[in-house]
Amino acid sequence: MKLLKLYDNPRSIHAQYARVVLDESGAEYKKELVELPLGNLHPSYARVSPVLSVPALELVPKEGANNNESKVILTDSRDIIKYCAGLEGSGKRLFPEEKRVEIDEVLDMIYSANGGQISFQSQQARDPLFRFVLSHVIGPYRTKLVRRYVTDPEVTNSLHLKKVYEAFGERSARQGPSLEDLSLRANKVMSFLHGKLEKGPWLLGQDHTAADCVAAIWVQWIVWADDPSITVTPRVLSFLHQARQRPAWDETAPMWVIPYVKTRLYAAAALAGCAAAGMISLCVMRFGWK
Ligand SMILES: N[C@@H](CCC(=O)N[C@@H](CS)C(=O)NCC(=O)O)C(=O)O
Repeated sequence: MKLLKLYDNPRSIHAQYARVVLDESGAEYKKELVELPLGNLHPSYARVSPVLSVPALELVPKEGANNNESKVILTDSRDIIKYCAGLEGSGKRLFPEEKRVEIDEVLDMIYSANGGQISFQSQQARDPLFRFVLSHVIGPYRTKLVRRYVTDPEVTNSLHLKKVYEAFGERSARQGPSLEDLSLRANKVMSFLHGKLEKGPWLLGQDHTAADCVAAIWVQWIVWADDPSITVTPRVLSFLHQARQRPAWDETAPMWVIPYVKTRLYAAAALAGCAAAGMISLCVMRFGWK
């Protein structure tokens, strides 16, 4: 037996994938919050996860366990999901032996179109303030932060940490897929899910499996994205509705990220606007209007 610690963020789609499968399999685990989009870049997290992304699952052997066992860290949600397949109890129910190939097929499809990226890019394309803040404020600030950490003596003296930041730099320099490409992929996944649900009520038939857990989160993000170029069929919508009734859904509590980010963005913009108006009024009162 191992003690499980999930490095988590409630608003990360990949953490939600991991969490919903962990919760459905009845695993006991502790959560540690990693703030996004900056907290994951901190050297303390780089020591935990060399890919600097969320989620990560730490598996710690229980006291008294075989001394040869050491701590393991899974840094990809798909590995965390796979790990759940081996868990006692509900783990087996979620990953029936005879359905493993089909479950993998569904997961391959879901992971071929990043639901989080689709939501963010779609919102960026439609909302100028959102676009401005992400590309001109948060993006450059993250780059600056990574540059600062790289030159930090603690990081430069550690080969491991240096490698982590170099790898992150390479990853961020890579151009991601365009929104058109993402929505094409999303439509492909949607029609795949629609076809799978033909026999229903779940993707693989009568039994609810890990494939349903992950696919439902993905569909939820696409519904939230409300992108007119992506078609969500009524059959897929009723699958989502059904998945939302499961107790693990409330526990996983997928929170809609965009309104959360937007509320803060608009509040900050309104504050900045008020401060600017206040400064102008003070100047006019002090120096007059000429
Ligand atoms: N392949 C990874 C991707 C994880 C991922 O992209 N997580 C996002 C949050 S949903 C993240 O941590 N982004 C932070 C960053 O890239 O700096 C997985 O499946 O776990």
